[in-house]
Amino acid sequence: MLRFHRLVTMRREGSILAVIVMNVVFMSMLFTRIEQERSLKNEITQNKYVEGNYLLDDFNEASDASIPLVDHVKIVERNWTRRTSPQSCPLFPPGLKGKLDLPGNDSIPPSLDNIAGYHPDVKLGSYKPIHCLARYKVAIVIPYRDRAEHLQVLLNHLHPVLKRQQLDYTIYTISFAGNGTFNKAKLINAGFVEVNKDRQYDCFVFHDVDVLVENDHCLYWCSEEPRQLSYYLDKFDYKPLEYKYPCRSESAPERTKLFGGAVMFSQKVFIEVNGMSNLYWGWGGEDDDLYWRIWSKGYDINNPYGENCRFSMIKHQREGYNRANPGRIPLVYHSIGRMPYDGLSNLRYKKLGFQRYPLYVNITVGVGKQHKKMHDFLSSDFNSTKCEKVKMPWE
Ligand code: BGN
Repeated sequence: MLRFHRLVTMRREGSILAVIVMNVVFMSMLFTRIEQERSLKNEITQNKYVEGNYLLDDFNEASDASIPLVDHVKIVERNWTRRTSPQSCPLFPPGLKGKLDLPGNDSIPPSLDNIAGYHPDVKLGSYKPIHCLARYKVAIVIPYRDRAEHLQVLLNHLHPVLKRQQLDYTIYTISFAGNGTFNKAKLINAGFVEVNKDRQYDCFVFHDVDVLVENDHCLYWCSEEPRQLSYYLDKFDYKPLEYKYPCRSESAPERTKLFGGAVMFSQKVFIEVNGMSNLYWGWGGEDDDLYWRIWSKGYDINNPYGENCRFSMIKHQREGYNRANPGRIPLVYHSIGRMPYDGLSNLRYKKLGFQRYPLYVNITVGVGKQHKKMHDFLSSDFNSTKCEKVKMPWE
């Protein structure tokens, strides 16, 4: 009896000991993980490149901007049950029209008041279907400056499409303050952070103000993987554009695919690639940079809706203040290596305005201007430069 009792006690002690050991192991794993994350964060924010100052923009105009703003983005565990609940909207939205009428080149779009009058169910830039549960919450994020007429055309065209696609969506314009050189990618980063503060979305469509979808079977729906919606553009005779990069490092994709116009990201993947680079001032290259980022993380751009995703570009001339960026080739060359510390992680901007209008929400941001050292470095002519000579100042 005594023996039996001792045996039971030993067993009990043994299992208590096992539980303690397991707890200790678990806690130490947890602490190691927390420590790893903390040091990674430090490494990114206190990165030598940032200290070297080349990757920061000149911020006299927006001196209260803080670093890093990505900390304010609430990471949302996606709850995809809306897609499968009995109340979910149908998998094939019933009211789609197919091929759409596009406005003629010289046609004058209806005024914003008139457009708002056609869509009383769009409230302060947002809409959701009332008889079923929208499968996706989508933020349409439009980098913007001074294109009032294009915006009218786009809003008039896009609201009916998104409504028929039974989405729960909001259209945002992210306005670039001032008339300095444009920086579309940084505007998109700032827009992403601000939109995340406004509401939680399943995905984000970064949408140029001047591209129009030609068929509403091209669904603005979300997926985990990034997607290019404007896969076929009239400007390129509806041929998917791919090009060999003039300067390609070993680790880069052999062919660069066009990744501009209208592209879709889940929050997870946009954060995973650290958003877009903040360093592209002027026209070109920032979309190639983003394509290299997603390619390096093992994603490719998919196109589930095939030729339905034809897009048409509203004709216009490139504005004087958006001249081609002479430094875009060396910047893209270094895209993948720079990804961990150039993007959302070191983004600085100043929010200057937030207005909700009937058809869209406008967020105005000051993104500063290009750092002088970087400007001088990138202004030299790289077109004739051999790849191996393309070294950035911090190398
Ligand atoms: C590419 C641009 C892209 C632009 C497409 C389509 C560059 C970098 C040097 C190759 N890339 O050539 O930014 O979206 O054309 O216009 O200029």
